[in-house]
Amino acid sequence: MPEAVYLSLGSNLGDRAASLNTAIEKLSSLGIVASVSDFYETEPMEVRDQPWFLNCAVKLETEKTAAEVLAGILDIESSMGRHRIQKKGPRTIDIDILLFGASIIQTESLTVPHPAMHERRFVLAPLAEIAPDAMHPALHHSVRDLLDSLPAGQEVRRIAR
Ligand code: PH2
Ligand code: MG
Ligand code: MG
Repeated sequence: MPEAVYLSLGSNLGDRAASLNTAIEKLSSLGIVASVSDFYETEPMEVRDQPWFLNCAVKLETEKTAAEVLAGILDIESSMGRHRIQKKGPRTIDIDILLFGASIIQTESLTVPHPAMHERRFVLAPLAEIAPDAMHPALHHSVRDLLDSLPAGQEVRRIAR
């Protein structure tokens, strides 16, 4: 049985929309890209002094393991010229695993659900568009409820894709 895997994509360097589109195309090497949210122009969080991001959420249906999906994502990021210079700093493309079915995964290289997903409007707003009823397997709240519980702030602007 394929797993439903939800990913967050972000870019804040170069042609951001082209980078998201290229990454989405490349993700089909890892499974079926079953849904893609609109793109959102989002205020940078955590490291605030950097360009605004374009973010979106993707549903991938795959028979691969989480470790295989992670390895595939890292390959896609490198193939698109991602250089890890500053943690949480500017990047051409970032692809994060948010949810991997109902799995809770804690290894050296991977934590799923993504440890910050429930605090980030730039993650939850696009995700709620394609998976409002998906459950966070540790917090036991739906994506819609997590989004509704966020404090105000963190500006996100939905734009057409
Ligand atoms: N990614 C980060 C840190 N801050 N802010 C926005 N708006 N979008 C991101 O994708 C993002 C961020 C670390 O991965
Ligand atoms: Mg990230
Ligand atoms: Mg990342």
